[in-house]
Amino acid sequence: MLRKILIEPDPILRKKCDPLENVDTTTKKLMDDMLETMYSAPGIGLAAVQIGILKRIVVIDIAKGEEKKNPLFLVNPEIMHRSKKTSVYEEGCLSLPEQFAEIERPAECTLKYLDYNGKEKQLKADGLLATCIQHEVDHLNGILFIDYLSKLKKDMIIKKLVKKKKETERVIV
Ligand code: GNR
Ligand code: NI
Repeated sequence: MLRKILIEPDPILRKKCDPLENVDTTTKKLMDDMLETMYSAPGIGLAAVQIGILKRIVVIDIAKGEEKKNPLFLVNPEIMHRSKKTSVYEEGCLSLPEQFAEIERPAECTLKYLDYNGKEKQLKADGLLATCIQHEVDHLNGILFIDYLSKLKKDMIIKKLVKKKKETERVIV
């Protein structure tokens, strides 16, 4: 089932998400919906809070168009280590449609999480995957990539999004 993605500014996107005790069938169904919603957007990652669910759940797939799908399900992801070396990527966010900015983050990170079957796993990531993981874990703590920009740039993006929201309201009414 496709879910609706929340757009900034929305107070829900600023809430801290709760860990899960285990991965049950309801969680699996939710992860299936998140993956479907992410592919359809399209995006390379989605946190549960982006569809209004305040749980520490993330789905990621950084495979490009032609490549075979390679979904990653992360429950209670915890970043154990961040490299000193950083890298810069142009980031986008499904909750900040059509807004992009270069963000500097640790180039590598090591992650602990529960997989789709509730099994404990570890992962060492670099490149786009490391950036995406950090972007998603930020969502679970109520952080968006615009929080790393100057107040001027951040306010400009929020202003644009408020304007777009008002325009869609007008279309619906
Ligand atoms: O689709 C997405 N692309 C992206 C590009 C660079 C860094 C992070 C991302 S994640 C984003 C989808 C999203 O909003 N995930 O929360
Ligand atoms: Ni995002």
